[in-house]
Amino acid sequence: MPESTVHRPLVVSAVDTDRLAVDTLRFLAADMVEAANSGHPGMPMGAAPMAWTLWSRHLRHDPADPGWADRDRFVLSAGHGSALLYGLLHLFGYDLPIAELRRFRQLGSRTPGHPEYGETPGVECTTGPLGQGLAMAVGMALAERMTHARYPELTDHRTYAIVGDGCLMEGVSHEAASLAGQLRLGRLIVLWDDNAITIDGAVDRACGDDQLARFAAYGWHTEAVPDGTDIAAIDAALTRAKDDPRPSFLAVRTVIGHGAPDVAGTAKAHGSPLGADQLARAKELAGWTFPPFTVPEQVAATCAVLAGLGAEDRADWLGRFTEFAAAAPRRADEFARAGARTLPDGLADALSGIVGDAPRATRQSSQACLDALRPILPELVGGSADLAGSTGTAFGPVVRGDDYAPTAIAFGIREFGMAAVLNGISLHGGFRVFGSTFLVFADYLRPALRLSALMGQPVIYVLTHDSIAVGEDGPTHQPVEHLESLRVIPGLQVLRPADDAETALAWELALTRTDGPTALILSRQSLPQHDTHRRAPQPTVTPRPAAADGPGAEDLVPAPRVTATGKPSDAAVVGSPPTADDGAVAVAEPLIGEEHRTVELVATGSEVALAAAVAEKLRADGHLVRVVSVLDRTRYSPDPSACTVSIEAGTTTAWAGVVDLAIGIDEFGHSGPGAEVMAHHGFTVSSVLARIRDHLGSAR
Ligand SMILES: Cc1ncc(C[n+]2csc(CCOP(=O)(O)OP(=O)(O)O)c2C)c(N)n1
Repeated sequence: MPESTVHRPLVVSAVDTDRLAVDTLRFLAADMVEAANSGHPGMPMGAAPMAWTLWSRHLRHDPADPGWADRDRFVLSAGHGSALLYGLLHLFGYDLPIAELRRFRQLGSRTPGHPEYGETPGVECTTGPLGQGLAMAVGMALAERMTHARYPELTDHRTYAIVGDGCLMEGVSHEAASLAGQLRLGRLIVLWDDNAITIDGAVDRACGDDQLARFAAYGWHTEAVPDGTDIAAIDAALTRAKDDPRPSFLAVRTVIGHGAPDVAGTAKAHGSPLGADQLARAKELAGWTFPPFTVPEQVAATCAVLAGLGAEDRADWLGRFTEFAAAAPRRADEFARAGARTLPDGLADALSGIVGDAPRATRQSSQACLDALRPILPELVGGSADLAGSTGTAFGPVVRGDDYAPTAIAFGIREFGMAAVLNGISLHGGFRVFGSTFLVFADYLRPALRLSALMGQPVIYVLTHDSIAVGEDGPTHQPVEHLESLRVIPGLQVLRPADDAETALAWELALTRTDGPTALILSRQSLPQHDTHRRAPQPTVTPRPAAADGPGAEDLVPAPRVTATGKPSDAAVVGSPPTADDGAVAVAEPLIGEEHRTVELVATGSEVALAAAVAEKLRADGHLVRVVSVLDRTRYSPDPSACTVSIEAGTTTAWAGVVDLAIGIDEFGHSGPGAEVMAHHGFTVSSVLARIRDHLGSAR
């Protein structure tokens, strides 16, 4: 295997080419911002030399195949400097023509304001929310080591990130960098654009951290490069970093807006166009005589040669992969299958095998799912923010700095860091990932969850202790608004199962989804198993002729949205097992032939049992009652002919717009035994019944 630390020789008269290439990057960025009349020229102008040094001499990538599994990863954590990244991608021959650079920040361009994963070839992750890029880079570096432990023949790459002062001030950088140090992620190299300036002014107005000491304390190799224009010094520091077994942090001293005579070194260079005059003077000072958006031929030729070296690297790797596949076809298939995010056969059966008779908390049902998945889904990795036992996410031994073979990761008490690292692992590819904490602490990880959704990454969030029924820990630990606040995140699949069968289905839905995240919302308290979710044969409802003034039998059998399978032939089957086709499952059917208006009780998770008990009472009152367990609310639409009532131990805001009567909790909970707290907030059969009777009475 070739040594990945290979030092790229520069092919064309190095010193001149370096200077020219750096100026090309600087002025491409400044031209982009100028053309858009919006953007951030300062960071690219200051950081161009370190970016060029890295890309020209160290980064191993093939622009012809941005998805090559063994490429080095590059993350621009200071995402506002996107113009720098677009310049690099253009120079090295990614599918990003100069016309796209001219359309910087325009609607529909491949050069959005901040780098967006999936929009631009070569962009490894979406950055802009400061600090998260660094944390995702940690995830990528961890994924590299974990892949290497499984496929040493196929994996030997590095992860590089450029971070700014803002990234380092953000809390998530502390969480992720600390974890990286502990896990000895030696293939992670971070360059800090140390320009001492942020948007509002000098960094030292708010932060005086000794960053080198900080990273050294995390167990990183650290080094300062006092002159960020000194390519030889940056190059040497990178070479030493690659040789060090620890993750590396290089503090590269730069000047924001380098070369812009009046604004360099000031916050004015951060986030506004330089203006025609300032840009013209900067170009004049640099001796840059080309028209806007010019790439000098010497630079283009050098980049083409460098890209060719990357193509050779990839060809080498493909050769090794072919040999590997011949020698170990089954492992090669496994590698390819995991990379493609396809699932092995037998997954649904393994999951449905966890369904039992005994009551248990859905967090325990979920643990049973994970236990069932572990032997058949080797690419599934994940862990918890120190709540593996409580959240039902124990997953075997944990990875350590000297052993990356395990499938479990101890993230420590770092929810945000966990979620961002999971994004990084998922983006790296080759793994399916999950992470867990209490639902109430989803707020701590929300910014990374939002990025999972924005980037379309199938990260599975296991969020337990899902209501005030948590009990004694009190309102600090009792989610109220959280479930609804997750449902409003575009692209996030939110599933709240009611029992074993629905939990198994929820895991299946989460895993079959490859283009977005899922939140599994699970109970702390024990829940009954609903008979109607059994796989055993169930009696069928015999259709009756429609009554003249009442609902016909066809109205009473579950509509596809509430049937188990969604298949017309099964529509009348009461109690078919739920399947991945349908997230909303009928758990109890209406009585037939009554003259009252149908009452549709819609509940999720732990409240399905409560709804079923309330339904019994309402039936005794003579009502037709249907109970619908809504695993995924997006799949529920109310029966327009029924009186619909939602029962969910959380905020009613959204339910109120969906159903006729929304029963929930719109205040903080209380400390006390769970059942008592639930009762205090009206979650008993009698309280719910009284509210529904009241509603039905006044609605008459
Ligand atoms: C989480 C988050 N908070 C705030 C911002 C807004 N913001 C963008 S850049 C920036 C200042 C960053 O300073 P620095 O990293 O030093 O970048 P430089 O000024 O060197 O370009 C801020 C506050 C953001 N993008 N993300």
